[in-house]
Amino acid sequence: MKLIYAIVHSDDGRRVMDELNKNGFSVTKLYSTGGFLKSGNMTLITGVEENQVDEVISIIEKKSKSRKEMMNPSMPNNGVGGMMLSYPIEVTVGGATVFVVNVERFEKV
Ligand code: 2BA
Repeated sequence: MKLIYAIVHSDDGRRVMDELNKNGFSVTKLYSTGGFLKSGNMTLITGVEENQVDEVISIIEKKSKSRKEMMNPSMPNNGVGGMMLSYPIEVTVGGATVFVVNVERFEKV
């Protein structure tokens, strides 16, 4: 058995989850935060048999869009001490970041 973690954009999370459910896969949704953008995303967890992994990833891929987002990192100003300047930068986020890990044991008790 495998556990698939898919980190998706918050706007895509619902659609990905619905499509997985429609195709018979159980999903758990966690609200998560990206360390770089510090904005909310969603982590979907699905436990499946090894031969179902590719199907799940292709559903995630189909329902997740890649986007460009702007962020404003604060940069130290070399001129006046202690002042910070902001330079907005564009970052491409997603579609989805997917991890597949082995499950040692699975029980429903
Ligand atoms: P964030 O950490 O908020 O990253 C958002 C996007 O910012 C990333 O998109 C990437 O394009 C860019 N980025 C991240 N760290 C960067 C850095 N140190 N320098 C420059 N640009 C950087 P994605 O790669 O599509 O990642 C989307 C979200 O997936 C991430 O949100 C994070 O929550 C998660 N993620 C991605 N790779 C991961 C990994 N190796 N381990 C754990 N979580 C990961």
